[in-house]
Amino acid sequence: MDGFDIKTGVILIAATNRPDILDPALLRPGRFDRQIVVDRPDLVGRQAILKVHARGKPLGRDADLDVIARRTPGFTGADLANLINEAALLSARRGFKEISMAAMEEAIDRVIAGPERKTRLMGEKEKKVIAYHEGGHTIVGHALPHADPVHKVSIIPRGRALGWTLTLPTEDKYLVSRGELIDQLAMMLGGRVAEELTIGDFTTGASDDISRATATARDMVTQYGMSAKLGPMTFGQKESQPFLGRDFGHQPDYSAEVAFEIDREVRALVDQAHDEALEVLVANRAVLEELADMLMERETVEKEELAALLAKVTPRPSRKIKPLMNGSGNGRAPSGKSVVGKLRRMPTEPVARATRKPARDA
Ligand code: NHX
Ligand code: ZN
Repeated sequence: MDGFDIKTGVILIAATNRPDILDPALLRPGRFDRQIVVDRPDLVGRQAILKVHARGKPLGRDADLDVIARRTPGFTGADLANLINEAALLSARRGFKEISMAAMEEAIDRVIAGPERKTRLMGEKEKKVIAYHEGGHTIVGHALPHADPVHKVSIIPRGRALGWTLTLPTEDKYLVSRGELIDQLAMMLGGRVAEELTIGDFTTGASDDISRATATARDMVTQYGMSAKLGPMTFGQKESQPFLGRDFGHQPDYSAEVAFEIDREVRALVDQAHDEALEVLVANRAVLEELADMLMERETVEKEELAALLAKVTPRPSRKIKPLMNGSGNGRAPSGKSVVGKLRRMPTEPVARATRKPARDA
């Protein structure tokens, strides 16, 4: 640090997950003056990390670390180390001398969702509910153009879940669009909607899907500025809440009227996603039945085995999202034709193509 003897040749390195709440004095030149962002690894990073952890371990001939790297977007270095370790343990337990590709694939699922619990005895009736639920996620996800492709579906309990549908992005992604989030919402509710449709009732099982969908919808409105009514504003200090000892976060930075609007917009997003999932499943009811039967029989189905069945799903038309126009202008003379008022508010319906590019400052 400056102010002390600068000739000692000591370099001080520190790590934090919360650079945003450090005392700015710590970050001044001469102190901790360089910040190196260490993000989750991208594809190339994952390949390199896997190689490091596989060093000295007997990999089977079929083991392909590049495929594993492609299958693990979002994994941290620690997750990848854990993956190799789990794969080694699984192989040893099965009496193999080498780590096979199958062991690594199983290890991926273990890291994501926990170990399989094959011993849990499920009645046929509950098994069928689970099959419909997972079938619902899969079919809704497949029908929606912006949802990630389904990689694997299973009704074998794993970790806390009785069944699961694994989707994988086709590449590393750092941005998610509003259209993608809307499709993700419908997919998250696809399990619950399938229960409604097929058993004429529904279970407690969808609790996690529902809470994730609600959280996503709320983030869309309060963090990402994705509601036309509320506009591109932040409501609440989401990011800084969990670790703060200080009294931030308790007092909302918006009025009760705005709180009411937020709730209404969140509800509208969730309702819309629910209805879209319902429409998809009603239109593809026969495929849902077929997939549920397939799951009852095979319990876990992989992408390749799903292809023929999913080819029968009627896809939803792709959605065009128009600019969110809700301001009333800035008093400046319009630079072209005014577009305010010509664009309707709910931005999820198809847009009538504007003849002129909307002026940025209109
Ligand atoms: C229970 N579990 O709690 C039983 C054991 C609807 C077919 N009485 O949505 O397994 O009901 O698509 C992370 C991951 C709670 C946190 C999963 C918290 C699951 C999972 C509840 C499938 N798959 N629900 C799903 C499920 C349940 C739960 C979780 C979680 C079911 C569903 C759990
Ligand atoms: Zn679910």
